[in-house]
Amino acid sequence: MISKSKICLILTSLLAVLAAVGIIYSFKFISIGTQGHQIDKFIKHAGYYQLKQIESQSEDGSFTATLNWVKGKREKELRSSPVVKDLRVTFKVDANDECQFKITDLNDSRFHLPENEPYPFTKQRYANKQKEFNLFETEISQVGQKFFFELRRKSTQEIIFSTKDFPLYFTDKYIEVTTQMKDSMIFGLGDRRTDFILKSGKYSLWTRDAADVDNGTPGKEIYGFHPMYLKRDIANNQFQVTLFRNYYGMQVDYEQNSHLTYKVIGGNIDFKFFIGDSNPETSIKLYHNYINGWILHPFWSSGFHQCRWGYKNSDMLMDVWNNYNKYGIPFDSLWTDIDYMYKYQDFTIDFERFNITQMQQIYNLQFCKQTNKIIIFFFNAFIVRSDPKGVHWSSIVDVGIALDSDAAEKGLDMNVFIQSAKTNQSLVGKVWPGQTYYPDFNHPNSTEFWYDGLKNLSSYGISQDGIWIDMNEFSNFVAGEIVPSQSLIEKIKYFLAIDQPTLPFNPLGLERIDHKTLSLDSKHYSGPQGILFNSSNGHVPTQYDFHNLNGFGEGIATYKAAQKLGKKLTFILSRSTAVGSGKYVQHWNGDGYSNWEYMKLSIPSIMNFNMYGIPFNGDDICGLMHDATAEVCARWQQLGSLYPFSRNHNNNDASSQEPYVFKDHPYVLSSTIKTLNVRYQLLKFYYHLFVKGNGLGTIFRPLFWSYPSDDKAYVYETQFMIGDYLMAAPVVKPGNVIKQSTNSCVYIPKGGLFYNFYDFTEFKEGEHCYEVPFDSTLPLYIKSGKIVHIQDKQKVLRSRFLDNTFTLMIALDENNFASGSMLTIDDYNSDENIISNCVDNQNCVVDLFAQGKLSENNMFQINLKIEQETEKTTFQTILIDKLVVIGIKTNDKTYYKTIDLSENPLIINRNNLQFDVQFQL
Ligand code: MIG
Repeated sequence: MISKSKICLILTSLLAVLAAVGIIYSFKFISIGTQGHQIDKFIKHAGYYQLKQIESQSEDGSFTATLNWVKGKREKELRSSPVVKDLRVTFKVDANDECQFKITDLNDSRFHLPENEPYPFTKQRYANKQKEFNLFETEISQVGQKFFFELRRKSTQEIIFSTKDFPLYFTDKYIEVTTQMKDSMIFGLGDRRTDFILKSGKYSLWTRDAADVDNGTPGKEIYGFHPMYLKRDIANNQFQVTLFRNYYGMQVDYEQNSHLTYKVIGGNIDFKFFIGDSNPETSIKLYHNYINGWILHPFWSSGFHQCRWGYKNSDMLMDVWNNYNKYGIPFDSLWTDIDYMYKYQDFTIDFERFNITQMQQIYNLQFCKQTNKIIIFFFNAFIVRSDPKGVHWSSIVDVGIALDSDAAEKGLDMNVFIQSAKTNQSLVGKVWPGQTYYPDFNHPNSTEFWYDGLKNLSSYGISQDGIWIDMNEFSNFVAGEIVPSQSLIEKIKYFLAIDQPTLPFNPLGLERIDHKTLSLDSKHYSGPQGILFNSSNGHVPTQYDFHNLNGFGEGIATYKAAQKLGKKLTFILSRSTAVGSGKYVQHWNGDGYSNWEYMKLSIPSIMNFNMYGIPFNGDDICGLMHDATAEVCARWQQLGSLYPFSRNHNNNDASSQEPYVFKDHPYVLSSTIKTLNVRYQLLKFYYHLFVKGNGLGTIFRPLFWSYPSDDKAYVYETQFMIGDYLMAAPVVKPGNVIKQSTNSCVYIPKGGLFYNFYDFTEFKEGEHCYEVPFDSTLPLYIKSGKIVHIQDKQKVLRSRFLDNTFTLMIALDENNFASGSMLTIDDYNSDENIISNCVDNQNCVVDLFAQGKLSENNMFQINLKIEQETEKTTFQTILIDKLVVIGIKTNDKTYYKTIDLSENPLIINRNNLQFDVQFQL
């Protein structure tokens, strides 16, 4: 029995603890509040910059000038962040459609990243720049007056950027700059789950491990760092891209049709502008060129993938694989999450759970006897492509290195970990394996260290075909770091955030900035061999400087390692990315919930990453967290069947969601198979768009991309285009369970004409609503005037069995004309073949033109012309054995016609570039 007095004691102590926690909490907010308050007070009384002197002006319109600070009447010194009193402005014309506007301290002595690889830099595009050909013009204030800068599009006089009438602050750790935003809409501004057209709000940019939806509340940004936006001037229907070339944490306050303010905690003011035209793709391509373009993924990775956190042993993997085979679901890759590792330690495998004997029986494989290394053959069985059912193995690597692991020992020897400023030893955080170190990807040894780890993994005989890099924001389960032998006082001090770096402004609002990440004062390598930054002037980069580059740096190291391991086209799936990551990695959208909202928001996220130059990306199909219902999962499979990267992935504690597990709802399985068959029919077409893009441009786009002048097209945010060819109108809302169907609509923009991809019925402009059964494929339409090549004659379960024969879907426009393009290589499975014929300066793309003509007696003739894109276009033979001609218009009727050419296929090669096909209507 517990006595009354004991209960009383317990209760009193409990109350005391609660009170203490309360006080601590309020302290915490006060302390953050005070910091912000200091800036607010400063701003209230602050002075302004005046234009002191124009230093130089050149013929192309470039100039430099100096500014000086005029102190405000009641302005007080900002102790934590002194005003930088003298500044230099540089405006540089880089091309007639590209320019840069910078404000630095006079000697440009503040830390910033260089303008060369791997960072964005200006490519030489025009040798002769003359002011009169510039698409833009600038205006600045008079000498002696309050400084402003304005950039306008010459042809329309619309304002691209203007600081006129807005304040400008440049202090040591707080910079604020505002531009006007009248009569416009913007897209982009970082990695966040939100609508595609950005609403007014306060948006943080800071890489975070979180699954939030962002409605414009600070601290809701997710994994990546992309401070760029695409802007549409509504009245003139002109598009333009602005990159804020600053890698520090920031908050962007956006007021629709009014202004946009950057509040940033370091660096310089550095804007790069890309002046496009009425086609959004124009400025996006310039942007991609500036950020060094994106890399091509291997063909197999465009197939379907099955993953989950919780494939705990080889039995489970085997089971999934068997089920996929049994039900005939097409897929190309099976994934393992952190489960496969020994104690969640990187570069290890838990041989006990991933048992081999059983695999042996199934495969009856020969064993090459290496000591203890027999598991090799289990995975090899999966990845042996001579087995027609074999798939690719992709698996996760986390960034944190477990303290008591072999890798840690090696890393300490090589001195590659981020250093704590508190202990002057490798910083210790905590992730899945327990306490961990974090590689400093600026350290010259880090490349070798990372390669070594990945090599170790492949020395077990396992070659990861896909490398999945997670937790790379960097994520940490404790805020900042674990300080060994922390005393209670230290812990409280820590909780009070006293040892946070002095932040005059917190871009995350109320959320602690080192929440779930490393201490910002922790140190990176400093010296001339830095990989991310070679510091010759003694600047020691800290997490404060590098936080948003963490995933970027790991991506580069992983890419280099993969290449060194012999991979040709690499597939590296990275959660955290920054400007320019697309040159090294691919991406998925990270964690979300298995519900309609997250399903819907996956679409703008994928569009964003197309803008950010990582077009091969996708969302977890059926959602990661919580249990997916049958209906959500079926609709998500349908939608996801046309994600660029298509993978079903699930959380460790959610119920299974492989397409075959919904036994009470067989439509999940049947619709998944149907819709994935469509993906595989289109696989080579989809892939060809990436090859043709050759590192530039978007693939998965909003509807308005093809119809930018139709204001209504902007409203339909869940309809998406694949290139300028196909348009999908996925069902992303619940339907009628009794009818097993959903009423759903598609909007066809003004001047648009589409044909249903499956039955070729015509869809004219306007909104069309119809029933979409749960058991169906993704509603899909082909744009009139386009040729899409598909492979609809054989069902394949693996991408590598797609052959070389194609059906041309020719959707004629009102002039009986259509165009498209395709690749002229016959082997997509060989990376070498693709690289040597298609990538960089090679070309393997031909353009297709079809002209139809109606002659007497209802005879119709298609003239098909093939044109090489360059003189040295590669030609391996490809075959066309079927035409589907859609939209044939005679006086009375619109026809479609299928022409089977299997007896006598069109053989396309260098000498065979024109064909006439006649048929009776
Ligand atoms: O703290 O590896 O986004 O896809 O399944 C969670 C386990 C760590 C987060 C990834 C998710 C993955 C999970 N990881």
